[in-house]
Amino acid sequence: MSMPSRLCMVHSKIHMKDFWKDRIAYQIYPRSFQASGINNGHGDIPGIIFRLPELKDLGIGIIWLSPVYKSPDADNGYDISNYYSIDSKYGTMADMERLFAEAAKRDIKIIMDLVINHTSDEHDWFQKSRDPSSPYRDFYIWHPGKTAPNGKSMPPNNWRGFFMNEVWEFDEKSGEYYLHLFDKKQPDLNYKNPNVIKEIKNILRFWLDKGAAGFRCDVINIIYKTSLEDGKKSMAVQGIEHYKSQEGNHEILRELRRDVLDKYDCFTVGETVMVDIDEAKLLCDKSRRELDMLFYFEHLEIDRRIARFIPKKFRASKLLEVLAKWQQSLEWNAIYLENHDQPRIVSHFGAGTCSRDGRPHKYWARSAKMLAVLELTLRGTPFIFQGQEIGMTNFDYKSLDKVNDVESHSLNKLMKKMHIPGFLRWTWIKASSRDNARTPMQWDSGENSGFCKAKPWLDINSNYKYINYASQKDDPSSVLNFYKTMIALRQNNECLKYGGFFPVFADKRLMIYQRRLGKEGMAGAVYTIALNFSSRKAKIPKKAAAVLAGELVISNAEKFIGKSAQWGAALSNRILLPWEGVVFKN
Ligand code: TEU
Repeated sequence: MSMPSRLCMVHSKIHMKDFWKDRIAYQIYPRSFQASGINNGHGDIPGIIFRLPELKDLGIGIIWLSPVYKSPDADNGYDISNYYSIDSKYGTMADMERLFAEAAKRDIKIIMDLVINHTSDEHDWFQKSRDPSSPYRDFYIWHPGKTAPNGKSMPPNNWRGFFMNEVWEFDEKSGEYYLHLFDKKQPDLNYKNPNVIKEIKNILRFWLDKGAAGFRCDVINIIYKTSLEDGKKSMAVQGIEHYKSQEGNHEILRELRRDVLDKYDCFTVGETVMVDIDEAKLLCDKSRRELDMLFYFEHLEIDRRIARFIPKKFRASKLLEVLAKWQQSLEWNAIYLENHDQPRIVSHFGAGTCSRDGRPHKYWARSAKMLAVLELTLRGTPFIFQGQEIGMTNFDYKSLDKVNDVESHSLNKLMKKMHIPGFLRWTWIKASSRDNARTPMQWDSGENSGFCKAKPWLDINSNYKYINYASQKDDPSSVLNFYKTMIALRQNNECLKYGGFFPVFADKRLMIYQRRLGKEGMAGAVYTIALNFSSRKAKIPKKAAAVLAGELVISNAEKFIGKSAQWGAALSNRILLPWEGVVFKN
């Protein structure tokens, strides 16, 4: 890395020890990444090792590995039955140790997925806790039911879960209910029990000693239930006010940090559901020593009503407003547009539709690249989800029987109860299903897209013939090579890495913002980014166009690649092409 000027020196000194601020992260959903034949039709750890060269070539410095632990897969691994073991469908502990070693050889760090709000109901702890006299009883949240006027037993309170589900399951064996905010096979742990926290510390130490560089912490702001009182009536997750970002939760995060994490060179990124700015500031404030960064959801729900199932109109101005709020409120952000729970961003915010035979939209590639410009010019650590770098789109399934995700089926059940007609249910599920992100990786146009030899666990998107890694690898104008170019640009640019974020202008489809490094009035660097989120040309208002001056650094509009002068000329009439994204050095 080049010697930064004095001004950046201060900045860099601050960041130098936080390795994660200087790297690009990549999320792997092992089930759908690469099969090596251990378990036909299913991705595995040797498959990940096989593809490390591709990740190194892309410029990745951190891998977030979604769960590979022993699990009955009620929620695809987010229901763990043994934290100290690798599920045989992914391989062995020896394979996992080899992955750590092979990644380290390429200076790629690996963070594990820490799923500790709940375990699987097949975890030994839960099996034992079903016996009221067991010392494990208090590892979970058991409660006697209420008696209804008709004498029938009722759940202890009126909470509703994240899968639009009931949250209390009656257990015949112990005559009481246990709490599960997700699926009933995912009972919540009781964080008022110090023995539970002791066990979590052992798990952290085990994986850090194995070579993990930190953790992505699953729903880490809902682990402490202050009370089990009824919740205020709500269409979304009813009762959340009694367990979201509670004081007890903050104390536990500080304890885990003090007693374990601070003894290792590692970092944590928390998935924090329904978190707001004030909570996030407390969770990420460096002096409080809780989380290093967190994933919030607000930017991906700007075109959704009531959580994320019912669509509403997309407005670039709303997206800029939300991004600016988070970019300017937190010292450091975790940046993402996709993950294993979200629809593909080129289908969500871009031109990601495909024709019947799978042929992508004429602006598919350019819009995928524009979204790369967005993600890689925001302040924070970027997380790229597998397949995002080649512009993979939402699935092309025709019916719900093709969908595997527990949340989509739970949503369908609820909407049926609400008498929502089938076509509408399918329309909403198709747009929001988590399986949109989970279709097998499209490595080439051969058998099963090069993902596996046998029938894949989830159908491959039929557009893999057009959208795949192999066809993009050596194509200079491909989405893949544009991601490589943007990553290289960012990694060699202190301003795009550490500069402040400043919104400039936005309307329903146009967004302009700046990144600035260095103090006001002092020599520093300024970059301006302009993005068009529509298939129509966008006119930039005079007052906003003033900032689009200086040297063109990059444009995703094919014909302008490497030809800044002509672009300058084009800008003279203040026009951004459909789905165009540009970066200017002022
Ligand atoms: O997701 C938490 C979560 O809230 C998601 O279910 C979310 O509501 C939705 O899917 C995205 O808006 C985490 C994991 O990422 C998810 O895969 C698990 O299903 C869930 O926790 C339970 O572990």
